Amino acid sequence: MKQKSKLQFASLMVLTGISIFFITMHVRNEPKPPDIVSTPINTGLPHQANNNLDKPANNSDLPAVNQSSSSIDKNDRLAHVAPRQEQLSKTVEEEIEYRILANVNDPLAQNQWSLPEVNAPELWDEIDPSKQSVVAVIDSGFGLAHEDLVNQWHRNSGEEGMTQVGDTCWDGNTRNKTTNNCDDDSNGYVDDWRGWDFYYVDNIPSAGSQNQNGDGVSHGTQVSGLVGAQTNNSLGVASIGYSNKIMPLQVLNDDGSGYTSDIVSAVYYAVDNGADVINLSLGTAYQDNSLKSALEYAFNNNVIVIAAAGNCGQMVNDGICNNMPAGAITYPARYNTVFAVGAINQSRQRASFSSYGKELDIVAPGSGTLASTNWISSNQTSAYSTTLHGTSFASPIVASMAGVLRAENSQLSVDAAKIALVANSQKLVDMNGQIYNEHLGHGSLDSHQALIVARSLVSGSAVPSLLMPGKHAVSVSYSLVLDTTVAAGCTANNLSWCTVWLTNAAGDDRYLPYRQIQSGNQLWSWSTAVFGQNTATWSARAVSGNNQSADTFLIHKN
Ligand SMILES: [Ca+2]
Ligand SMILES: [Ca+2]
Ligand SMILES: [Ca+2]
Ligand SMILES: [Ca+2]
Repeated sequence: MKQKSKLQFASLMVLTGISIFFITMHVRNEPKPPDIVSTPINTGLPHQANNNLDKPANNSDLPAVNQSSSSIDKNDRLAHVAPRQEQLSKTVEEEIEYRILANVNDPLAQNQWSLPEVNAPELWDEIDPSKQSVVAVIDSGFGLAHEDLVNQWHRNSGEEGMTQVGDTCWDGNTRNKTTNNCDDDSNGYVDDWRGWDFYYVDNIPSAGSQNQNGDGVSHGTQVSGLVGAQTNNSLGVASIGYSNKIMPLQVLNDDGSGYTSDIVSAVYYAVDNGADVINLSLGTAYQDNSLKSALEYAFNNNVIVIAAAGNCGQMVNDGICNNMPAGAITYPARYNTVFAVGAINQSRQRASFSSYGKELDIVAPGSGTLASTNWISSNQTSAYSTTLHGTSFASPIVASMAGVLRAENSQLSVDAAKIALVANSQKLVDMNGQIYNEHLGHGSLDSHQALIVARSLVSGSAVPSLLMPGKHAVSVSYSLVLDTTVAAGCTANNLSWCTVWLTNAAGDDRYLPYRQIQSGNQLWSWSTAVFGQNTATWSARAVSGNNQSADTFLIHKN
């Protein structure tokens, strides 16, 4: 058997013109843990859960759900209008501060370029606008009345319409469920007919309720416009996934900061109330077990989570980057249940501020003349931003496409959806012919290709076989001194789509581009440079949609 494996391997080498590894049965050292800061926190963070949160008690926005709320503190309101949020908050071990990932330090004036960059026009030619999905935007407050967003908010049907006999909240009178101060759908939130404000604990997740000039006051509105601004309406801007419904979940204050318990509660809310995708354009330097668990809950419930990779590409003393290794990807993007999205500029290079590292999955436009909906105190319904800088704005572009993909094919697992979204990205010049690069991930989002791949995987993709020598039983070892070109292949039905997924014990993922099978199989060759410079064992498997090969093949980089 072993002899045969060697022969197969040799013939694969010849086919693809490739070099030098050994066949070995030896299992190498476990990969090193990522080189991250996970220490406790200075400068007063984290705050203790359920103590006096650093949030103002006064809020003009509150009376819709609680007429007397202006003088009571957050914990009282939690119990009264958001028992589910209160329950979740109590499970949080420590409060870590999160901040928006906008970047205002890299101003470039360029033409609007994000839509053609991701091939949105080609996508729009093919999508069916009647297919919709729900993208939860977990962010600062929103311009709820903005002309290009007002029709795009997801509404909770369980809190709309009039009460009638037999309803949970029937009190003998017909009442409007949006304002009856009662939790009509028994989801633990009172009158949450259009998202929720976890920061101030009310049902109006609106921008500007506390500080109309705060640093984060426009952020949620800008992100939302990229996720799903109304398109073809003769107003404002267009968005990639214009059929997406946006679930507005406020967790950051107008100054752009917020805490673990609110973000965790918002993630559970999104998963339990119908979101297909979650966008997190926020980050911190610190590992956060409560949020990590919430994101695993999302993953296990088939919700795609997209996050900004962080703005630490250049060292900035912002309380985030200076508490991490140079360039590091921030949390939550750093968790392996989450897609980490970096930013490119109009020159199709990594934006100087964009974080990089082995957790990076994909890049999208995030710097320059990016038009989106905006909120300013003097114009809350028809303002537009012209220039945006930050991975905060790259993430929602990918989240928007994830919404389209889910609308097209709700059956794909999160892993399968990720591969369809990421694997066929446009390979950029700075990637030097590689399929992956720690500064640019798998390349720049190609929304049209992602759609084609996802569609092809809709119905009953066949289980593919991995075309590697020895498959499960045999592994390959090589030195990291010299990167090596590797061959891999996939055997499946003709015209089905297949790729190879490479993953290591740390949860890092690399994907070869999806290709259509011709003549029974498909072969790729790629360089082990994509594995970076860390010692690790990577396993390869063939993938077609939700189906994976029974065979895996181990590659040890020493
Ligand atoms: Ca409710
Ligand atoms: Ca109600
Ligand atoms: Ca509010
Ligand atoms: Ca528009």
